[in-house]
Amino acid sequence: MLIQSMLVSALPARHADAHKGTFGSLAIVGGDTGMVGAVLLSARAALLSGAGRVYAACLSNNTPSVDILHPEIMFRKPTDLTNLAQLDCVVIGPGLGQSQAAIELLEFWLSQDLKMLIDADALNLIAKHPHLTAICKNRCADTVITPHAGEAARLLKITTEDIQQNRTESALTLAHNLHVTCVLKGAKTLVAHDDGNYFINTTGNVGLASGGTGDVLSGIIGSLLAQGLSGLDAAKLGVFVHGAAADALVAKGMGPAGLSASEVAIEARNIINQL
Ligand code: NPW
Ligand code: AMP
Ligand code: MG
Repeated sequence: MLIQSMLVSALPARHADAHKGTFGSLAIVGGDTGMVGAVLLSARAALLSGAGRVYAACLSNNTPSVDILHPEIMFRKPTDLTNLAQLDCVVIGPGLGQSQAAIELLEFWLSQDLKMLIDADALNLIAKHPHLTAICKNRCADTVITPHAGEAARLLKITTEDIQQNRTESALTLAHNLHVTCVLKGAKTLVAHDDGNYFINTTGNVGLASGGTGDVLSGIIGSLLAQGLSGLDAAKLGVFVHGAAADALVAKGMGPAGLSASEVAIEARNIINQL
């Protein structure tokens, strides 16, 4: 199977003498007041998808210092994180909000020569602030964006209906304009590359239509980026794994009604280890 061979060849081998550094380090940046859960979901998904080290940085003043369910995740203040030389990837956006602090953090991370996944409010900020769009276009490191139709509409300054009626063209335009790999989410998620190629994902189901599943996807793709996959490979494999996890859960009777984002993150681990 194409996806399987891609995974085997692109992911780092789990040799007996490997150590956590072999499997990459990433940070998830977001989590303003009321949306800390978005960072937790993303960070947990990154961990369960095989990253060696996962950091979480939340903007909210009311942030836990540890995730009791996953104490493996290391919490940092967003401003302290900027000293971490060992990061392989940054995921920015889940629950980030639109504050001045969020703008400054996004500006900082966009300017680093580091793989990036840009989601949610970070995309809304790029849509609103032309100087952030310009920095994004000039990046050299692999960059993946993961808009849903509403976020894509804000980026292209058209309506959500326009996006849904022209999904392929919208995803390709975003990939080209921002010089990124664009994952246009929704039923039949599209992965568009800035070279004009695109792929349509075949996994996933309506059970994913609930809050937090996009945050989980950002953690899965970020984890694959940190483990060494290119933006395009991480995006293709990430959406496949995320959708396949939802399909496996529905097959077990755990959805579509009531399927939770947390369960998708846990099932993603099974999918990855079975591939
Ligand atoms: P409507 O009205 O529903 O039909 P927003 P968000 C549209 C964080 N979260 N197809 C939608 O349309 C996120 O990370 C935190 C078509 C509406 O107009 C973000 O930072 C959680 N339309 C922040 O919340 C869990 C679609 O887009 C608009 C569409 C806001 O993110 C939840 C809504 O989008 C959440 O992840 C589709 N497939 N999808 C937590 N636990 O902390 C969406 N739309 O305004 O960007 O709001 O996606 O909830
Ligand atoms: P977000 O809107 O950012 O929380 O992301 C939602 C996630 O669930 C994305 O990965 C979507 O592709 C997925 N999703 C939402 N609705 C559906 C659907 N009807 N069928 C398949 N996947 C969906
Ligand atoms: Mg989202």
